Amino acid sequence: MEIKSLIRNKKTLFFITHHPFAKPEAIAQVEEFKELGRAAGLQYRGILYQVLKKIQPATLIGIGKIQELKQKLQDTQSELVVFDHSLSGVQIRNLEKELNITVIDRNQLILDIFAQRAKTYAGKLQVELARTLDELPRMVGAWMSSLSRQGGGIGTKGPGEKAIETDRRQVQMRARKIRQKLEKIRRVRNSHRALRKKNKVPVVALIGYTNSGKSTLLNSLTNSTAVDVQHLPFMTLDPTTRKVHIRHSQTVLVTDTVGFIQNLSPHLIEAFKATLEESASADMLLHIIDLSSPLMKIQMDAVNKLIQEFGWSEKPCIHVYNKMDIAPKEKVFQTNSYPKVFISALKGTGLDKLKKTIGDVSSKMQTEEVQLYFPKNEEDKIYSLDRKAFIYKKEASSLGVLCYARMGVSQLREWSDFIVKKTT
Ligand SMILES: Nc1nc2c(ncn2[C@@H]2O[C@H](COP(=O)(O)OP(=O)(O)OP(=O)(O)O)[C@@H](O)[C@H]2O)c(=O)[nH]1
Ligand SMILES: [Mg+2]
Repeated sequence: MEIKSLIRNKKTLFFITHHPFAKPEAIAQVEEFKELGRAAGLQYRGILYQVLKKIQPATLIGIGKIQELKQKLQDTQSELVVFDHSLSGVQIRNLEKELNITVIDRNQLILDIFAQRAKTYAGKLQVELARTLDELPRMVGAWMSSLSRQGGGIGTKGPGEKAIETDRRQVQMRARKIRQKLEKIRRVRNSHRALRKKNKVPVVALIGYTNSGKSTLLNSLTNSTAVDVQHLPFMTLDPTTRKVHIRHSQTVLVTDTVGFIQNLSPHLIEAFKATLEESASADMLLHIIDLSSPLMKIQMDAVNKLIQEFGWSEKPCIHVYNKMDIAPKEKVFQTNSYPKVFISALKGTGLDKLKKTIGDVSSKMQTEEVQLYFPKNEEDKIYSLDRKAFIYKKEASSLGVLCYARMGVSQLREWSDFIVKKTT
């Protein structure tokens, strides 16, 4: 299966719908967008700004700005214009007609980067699904403009409209087929995961904003260079899992996956669910945060929002502030999430502390089901047990009390005198 880029090497003008002024955050937002363009292999030709005060439903921007854009496209000899704002199918159609040039939005730009990076079968299928889903709103755009060409004949079906409906059905069928194939892959991955669960090796997922250093960290933890690292967004698409020794004989599996970005479109989220399921089944999350980025807060919020959206809020999560080596010192005081660790994945500093924290969190997480028997003269100890473990059933007899409880692995030794049976 070959997935081609539709925009690579195109001479491109960037259209930004806010103004950077002098604010570092706003400047960094523009930089992030330009980085996406660089990741897609676009040739940068120039940039045009407009603070969007009012959105024109048909074209997003007003007629005056369209003329200015047209002129700038000519001056810079651009072949493509990319908007940082999401565009509806209708808006794309109308803008392309006015400007006589290919128009894409931020979602399509990200999708094209994914298309260029996808290496595995699953990755390619995911890209194909997102692209297919993306075609639907564009088709609605085509349908609307065919209606207006026919004089807005609502209720009557022109020949163009019928053809588009057929196309649309075909697109929906294609999406269904890809979803089925992805479902198959998902089932195989699930069975692998079930096996790992049986072996009781905790799985730790590296999640975080794109370019925050997830793959660099996996490489440092495993002393390898197996995973590709680059100063570009969306280097990683497919999940990689490696064994990492934490302490003594304790081992965890660490999974590196696709990074997140602000305003990820629902189509992109859906297409990458299969990849993200690796993280969904993880026992613990490591949220990797780029401490050196001026957008740190925005990036953290974007990731936290997705954590909620995926229903992972209940998972234990360690906040790993990365790139300590290049972050301004005072940034450390802007961090207030717990548990937290400061590292430099690149220099390998702070990794021992990180491993220790992973170990601590994972032993707190691991609980065992046990039965404890307290003879009459020691029944008062149940109060102290109640504070440290979860007692879910008690059976009293004239000689003593049998407690059914869940407790952390670290507490087993402390209570060993009273444990009569382990049930897990
Ligand atoms: N200075 C410094 N740079 C780092 C550190 N960790 C990662 N980087 C750099 O940050 C860039 C991105 O690193 P990656 O490991 O590819 O980031 P990622 O989170 O896997 O990114 P995606 O896979 O694209 O989502 C690379 O240029 C790394 O060399 C660090 O601790 N210090
Ligand atoms: Mg990566």
